[in-house]
Amino acid sequence: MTICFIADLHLSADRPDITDCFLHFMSTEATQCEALYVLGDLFEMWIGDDDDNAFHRQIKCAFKALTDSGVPCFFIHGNRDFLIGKQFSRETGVMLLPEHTVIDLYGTPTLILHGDTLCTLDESYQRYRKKVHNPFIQWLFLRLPLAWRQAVGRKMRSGSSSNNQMKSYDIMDVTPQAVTDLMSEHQVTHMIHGHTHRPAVHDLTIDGQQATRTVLGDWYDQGSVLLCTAAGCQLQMRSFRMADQN
Ligand code: OKV
Ligand code: MN
Repeated sequence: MTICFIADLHLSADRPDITDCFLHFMSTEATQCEALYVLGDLFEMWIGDDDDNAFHRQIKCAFKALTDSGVPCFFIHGNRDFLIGKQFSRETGVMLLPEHTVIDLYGTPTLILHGDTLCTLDESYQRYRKKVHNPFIQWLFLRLPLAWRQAVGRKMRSGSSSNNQMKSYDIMDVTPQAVTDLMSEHQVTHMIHGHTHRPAVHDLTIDGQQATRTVLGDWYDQGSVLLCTAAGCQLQMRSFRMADQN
């Protein structure tokens, strides 16, 4: 049996190619998995579970079908969909996990996370993150009418895309020290995350022990999945064209 990890799909109604590939994945190989872990940024944006539309219903239905079929699904918030909440969880059967979670991956304690908390050199992002993760600020935001939240979201996204072009490539990656500190704190020799869109398997040393950091890829030009069995983990790509064949 296989445990599957995905992240950074950035699903939106504007990218039917990504959506088709994801829905194809959910109705085929995901049904064969022992569990599915989504490590954040499933959606390009999320302004509240009450933002119900045909696009969101389509994605929620795919999770409901998978969890109903007996495949446990877990979700960790990304920096874009951190407002996914209990209503989404109830509607889909997807279980929400804390931002840093240790799982037993076939005998290896493994820390799973989105990865944005590792980008500690991006101080302006970390300041912004602290604000929008504040429960009181979230409570206030979620009380705004949906149309206002949509307008705020649009404004913030257009501001952020101009801001990010000014940041260097390096501060957008994880800080090596943040990785080793977090792995040491949680006493793990394996970490799996996304967010940086730099799929790779990194070898490192944690407290004198050989360790691994697996980085999931994004779903911008193709799908990216991490398949783990008792024999080990494999990063794989999924062509967007495959989903067309149905
Ligand atoms: C998601 C990002 C927009 C990055 C706003 C409180 C506040 C939540 C929110 C609004 C925006 C998510 C929820 C979106 C991610 C952006 C721009 C940059 C770097 C508040 C709580 F502040 F208004 F009170 N938001 N949306 N960004 O459009 O999905 O990750 S979003
Ligand atoms: Mn991200």
